[in-house]
Amino acid sequence: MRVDSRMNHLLVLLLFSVTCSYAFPAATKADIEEKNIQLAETYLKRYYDLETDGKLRRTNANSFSEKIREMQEFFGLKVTGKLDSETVRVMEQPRCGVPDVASYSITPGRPAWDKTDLTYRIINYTPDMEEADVDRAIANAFKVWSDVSPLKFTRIYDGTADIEIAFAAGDHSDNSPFDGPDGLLAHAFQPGKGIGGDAHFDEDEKWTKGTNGYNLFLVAAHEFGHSLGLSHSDDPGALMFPTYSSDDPNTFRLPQDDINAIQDLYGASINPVKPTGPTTPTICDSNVIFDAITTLRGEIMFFTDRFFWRKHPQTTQAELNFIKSFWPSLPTKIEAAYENPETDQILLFKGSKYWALNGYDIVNGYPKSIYQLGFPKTVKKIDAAVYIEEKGKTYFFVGDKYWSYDEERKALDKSFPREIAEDFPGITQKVHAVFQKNGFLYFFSGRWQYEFNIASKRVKRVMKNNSWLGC
Ligand SMILES: [Ca+2]
Ligand SMILES: [Ca+2]
Ligand SMILES: [Ca+2]
Ligand SMILES: [Zn+2]
Ligand SMILES: [Zn+2]
Repeated sequence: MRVDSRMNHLLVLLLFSVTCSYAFPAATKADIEEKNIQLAETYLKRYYDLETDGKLRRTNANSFSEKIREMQEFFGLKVTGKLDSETVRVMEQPRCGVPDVASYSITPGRPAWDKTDLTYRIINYTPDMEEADVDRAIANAFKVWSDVSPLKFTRIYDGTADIEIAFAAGDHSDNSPFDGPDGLLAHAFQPGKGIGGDAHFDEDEKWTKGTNGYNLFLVAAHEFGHSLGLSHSDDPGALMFPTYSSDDPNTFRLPQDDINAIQDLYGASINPVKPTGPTTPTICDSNVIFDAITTLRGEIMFFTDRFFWRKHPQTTQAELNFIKSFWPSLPTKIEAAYENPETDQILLFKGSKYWALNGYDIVNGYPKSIYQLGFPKTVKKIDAAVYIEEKGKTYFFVGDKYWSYDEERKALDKSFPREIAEDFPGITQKVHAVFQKNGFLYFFSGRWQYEFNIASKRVKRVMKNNSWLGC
């Protein structure tokens, strides 16, 4: 009997360790939780002014959870005060070392230079890049700000400059040590004498002029915002948002939020043409047009330009996210999207390319070409896509026609394309986006959406396109 129970115990243990190692290859659940709490503690101390005595979780659980709420609010996450997976995901993102003090972009006390002609000096170089490329990245990063304000930047080669630029690793004697690869990328000091205005870049990062590593131009442009007196913005589209996003450095335009902030401090540009930049959509703005919409494990994702809204069925508020901060290698302006619940993937289309996503990962081997799906070369892009679970088919909408793709056979069905208006009576406008929910297809066209009953093949009602976002 004793032996039996020990055997049972052993068996249970074995089973447990099998399930465990399946779910968490390298660590147990408790290890991961502990790791996350430590990550959060470091993060909140560094960026949210959390005070600890080393025993914080036992003695001061309230202020810990209060700081988590503050951070969740800043990032537009669901405010739970708990260390949920979304919060951990954001905390793991590479970012700037300057704290997130307030939800507006001017540093409290409005520190600013009392002159518009500023000097900068590059104190040392990173071995990661050619010196000429560092020079160019830095000059272009200053140009981002001088283009939209009365500020002028002149490079000097010796003596003391207002803004001194240096690469350093680990502790570099300014009381704000760097942390090795990733995590904290750089920091800069607000305007002032001495170290004021200076910008430091973590030499433990791989700096690049392209996208393989951290782009020096993008990080420098952000840091110089601090050098000029800006703090972090909670606008996920702003340059002054705290996390790194791998925007295309060649097509970068300073967002309007940052233009407003720098002009608030230094006044408008003397350029007769008023500079403007991309704006971040606000919820319920009737001018927002959705590029693509898909369900995802019960949520709905609405793509527009560089962003997507994410609507959980249980919450009334939708969450705005920057596409690049979830999937850095995805393009913006997605054209079509659908969820395949059988494979638990979402598929995103742009031009002749498409990507498969599994949660936060882009599936290996993507992007692929839509011609591999069987489309003729006359199809240049997909306008909208939706998976019809009952049929195991995906419909692709292109112009005034649609195609049916058999997910099991992995081929387009014969006798397609067909006219949209013929098979979906009432859908006569161009389809910008479509998704399925509870037996209805929701066709989006410009500012409107058409609720189409699949069984009765009828448009039941026409609604404003943003009704799902609580508008
Ligand atoms: Ca300085
Ligand atoms: Ca680092
Ligand atoms: Ca579309
Ligand atoms: Zn910053
Ligand atoms: Zn430093």
